[in-house]
Amino acid sequence: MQIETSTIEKHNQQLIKQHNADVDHLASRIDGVELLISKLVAFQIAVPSWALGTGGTRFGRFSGLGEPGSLEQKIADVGLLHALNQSSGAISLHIPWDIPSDYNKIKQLASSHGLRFDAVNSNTFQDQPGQALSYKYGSLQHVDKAVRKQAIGHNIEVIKHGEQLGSKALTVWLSDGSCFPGQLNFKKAFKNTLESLEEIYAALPDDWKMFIEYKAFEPNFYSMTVGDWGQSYLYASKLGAKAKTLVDLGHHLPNANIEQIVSILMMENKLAGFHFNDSKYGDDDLTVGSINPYQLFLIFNELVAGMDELKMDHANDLGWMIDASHNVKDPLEDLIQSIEAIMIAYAQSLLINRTQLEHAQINNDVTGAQEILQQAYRTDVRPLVAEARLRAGGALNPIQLFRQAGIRNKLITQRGSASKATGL
Ligand code: PSV
Ligand code: MN
Repeated sequence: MQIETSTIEKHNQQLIKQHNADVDHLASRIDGVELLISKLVAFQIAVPSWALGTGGTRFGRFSGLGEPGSLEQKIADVGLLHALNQSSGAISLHIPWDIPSDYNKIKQLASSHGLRFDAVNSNTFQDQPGQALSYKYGSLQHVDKAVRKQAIGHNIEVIKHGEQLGSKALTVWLSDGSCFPGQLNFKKAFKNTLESLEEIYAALPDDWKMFIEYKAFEPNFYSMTVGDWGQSYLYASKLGAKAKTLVDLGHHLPNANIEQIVSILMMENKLAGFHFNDSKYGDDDLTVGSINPYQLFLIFNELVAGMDELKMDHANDLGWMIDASHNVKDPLEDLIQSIEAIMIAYAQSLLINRTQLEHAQINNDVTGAQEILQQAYRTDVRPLVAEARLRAGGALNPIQLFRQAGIRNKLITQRGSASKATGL
């Protein structure tokens, strides 16, 4: 289904008076508010195809209703999100879950919703029906060269699908590692993985990047062959300029200082981009900003500082994506909340007075530095985020409109209650 422009306009009319008053109030206190709003309008966050259905845990999955049962329906869901918030103008596909049967048709469908194709993701963490060799003991790291070859071939095939769609990056996340001490020779696993990645890297088109995602644990519980940013950085620097480190917020051990990781990776021009989510314990895949919004703000503080130093385009020079899973919430409502949280953190980080912060730092004014950061963090920027949506043609309050317009019920009527999304 598509949401009519007139429905969005009607919704906006109901809220416009209060909204204008809130924006005027903020604009009178913020220098350069127009520039800030234009940056928010440009900023787009990709939605992964696997976040549109209900996730689950290894204990069970409680299906949602009206889930998208095909790639076309997943694109329609992201199109709905984008119509509501005008900030999710891209979709990221996971192969083989999302292999298009007709590239041109899929491309046309996506562009009719104003969407482009973000990074394509390979999958060597599951065995597929009919697959010759198993990934039970790893893929690119495997002791058996034949398994490594199969996994390399899969990644190259993913690049080919992505080329047809206009993607510009391959994200490689490996579940490779070991579950018990002694199971794996760490150095051989690293070298095998590097050799395999080299073959995939050689198949990258000139204008593509390879994003190497790390994860501290799970599904392997003793060691992961790309377990932290150091290992990812090592692979990326050995591979070459097109390979960069991808940070997924849920892939760290508790209390890791992710903002510091981001800052150093940017200094080395090795940050690929982000998979946003939130977590309390591990790879919880919770709604962005639902547990630790201050950490998200501190990460954006480093991102904006780093991008400005390198004169990068905030919207396009790094990969921005959500990577979440929804056990109990409506996936579309959850995604609306996640995107809003990212936009809020980005807007707050644009408010930081960098001259004052630098001054506080060189004078060891610790209290002053905290005041400057928290002055920005404690500013309620939601009206500015809403104003950016309004100017781009979106809804002032996307969740409210999603509910008022009965979008989920309409999807259930169209798709039935038993449709099940492929993916996690
Ligand atoms: C792994 O936990 C991960 O974060 C990787 O990005 C995968 O591609 C994605 O989730 C879906 O499995
Ligand atoms: Mn991820």
